[in-house]
Formats: sequence, C-alpha cells, structure tokens
Amino acid sequence: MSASFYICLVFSHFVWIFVLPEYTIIYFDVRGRGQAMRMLMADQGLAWKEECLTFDAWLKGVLKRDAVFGQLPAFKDGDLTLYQSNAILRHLARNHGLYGKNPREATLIDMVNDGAEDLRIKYLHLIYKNYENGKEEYIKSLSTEFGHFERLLAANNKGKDFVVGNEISFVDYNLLDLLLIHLVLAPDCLSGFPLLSAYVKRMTSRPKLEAFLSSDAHKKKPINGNGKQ
Ligand code: GTB
Repeated sequence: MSASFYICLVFSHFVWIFVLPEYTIIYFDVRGRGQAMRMLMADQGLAWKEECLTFDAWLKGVLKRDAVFGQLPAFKDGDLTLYQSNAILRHLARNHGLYGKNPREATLIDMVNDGAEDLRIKYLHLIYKNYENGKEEYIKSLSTEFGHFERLLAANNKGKDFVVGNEISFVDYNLLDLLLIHLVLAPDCLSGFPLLSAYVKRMTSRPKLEAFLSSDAHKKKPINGNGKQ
C-alpha cells in the first residue's frame, strides 16, 4: 500500500500491525490552498507533517522546476507526490470515505466543489490582484455567491445535514474554509444566510476540528501570502 508504513509490535506470539498514513504537505507558510486538507485530516484524526518554504526559496530552488504544474501545495502520501489542491482533497476523500455514499452523491460533491473553486479563484484575485480597489464591490457580490450555497443547503434536508448527503465529505471542508476566510474579510457576510451560519457553527463544533481551529498551528498561520485578508 503506497500510502502507508507499517509499525509492527510483537507481543509474545501475537503480531499487531497498524497501518498509518504518512502524509506531508509541502507549501508556503499560509493557510491558503492547504487549509481545507488540513481541516479534513485534523477532523478525521489523521496525522501529517508540514514542510514549509519561503516564496524566495521556492523561486530560487529546484522544487518549482520539479513541480508538475510549477506550483504548490504538494502533498506526499508515502512514495506518491501529488499537486493540485482539489486533486489532493479528492485523494484523501477516496482513501477515507469522504466522497459520498454512491456515485450520485459523488457527482453532486464534485459539482459543489467546482462551485467552491470558482468562488476561491475570485477571492484569490481580490487578495492578490485587486484588494484596495475591489474589496467593496467584492463584498457586495457575496450575497449572490453565498445565495448559491444557502440554496444547496436548503435543498438537502432543509440545511440540517452536510452540503451533500448526510455524511461529511471533502467538499464540506473546502466550503468551510471558504466561509471562514470570508468571515475574516467581511465579518457580517453570513448575516443574511441562516443555514450557512448554522452550518459553520455545526462544522466548527466538531470536537477534533474545534481543537485544530483553536490550535496555534491554525491561528498563527497567515491566511494569505501578502498579509491581506
Ligand atoms: N490549481 C492549483 C491548486 O489548486 O493547487 C493552484 C496552486 C497555486 O496557485 N499555487 C500558488 C503558487 O504555487 C500558491 S497559492 N504560486 C507560486 C508560483 O506560481 O510560482 C497562493 C499563494 C501565493 C503566494 C504565497 N506567498 O507569497 O507566500 C502563498 C500562497
């Protein structure tokens, strides 16, 4: 199994074998596109290591040359190295039962994740390219953007479950990350969205996720690489 290493403990004539994933995130010192996978792993009780590099070291070093698309985050699962944050989320989802209960749910999860990615690209454009001039207009556009997700929640058991189905999936961590970073950008942005507000409360109250979100590993990590948030 490529994702794993084995710890064997021998107790008299019994052999206990535990299979533990050996995961590593290679990224800049930001939450950025690494945060949904961190929340997923924290919530699922999975251990991971972080290899952090500065933007300067990245530009000067060989890592950029070797990266499949010349970008980070990268993710190591044993001898498998992956790029593209959404592919990494899907990899974790397939290996840890976070991709819906059937093909129909998996497709809906993909659909919502693509919608989340569209919003993330708009957010990143604001942060890295147009913060001072675009912030006000961007915040106004959030009522339309969040309306999509509020309606998706409403259509799924009146918002009482997850965004798709009644089991958590990788898209919940991606959506939660997006909502949390927008709450920093515009603290009132969810005030007109009761289902999304309740969803954030429910998700952030999951014990392992709550512990991660209150850790320094989360709180001290900047959201973005240019100090804007
Ligand atoms: N589609 C890819 C994915 O989903 O993984 C997009 C990855 C991506 O945009 N990566 C950016 C990158 O590698 C970092 S995220 N940029 C470097 C390059 O292209 O050479 C945004 C970001 C920008 C800057 C910092 N920083 O200065 O610390 C951190 C994060």
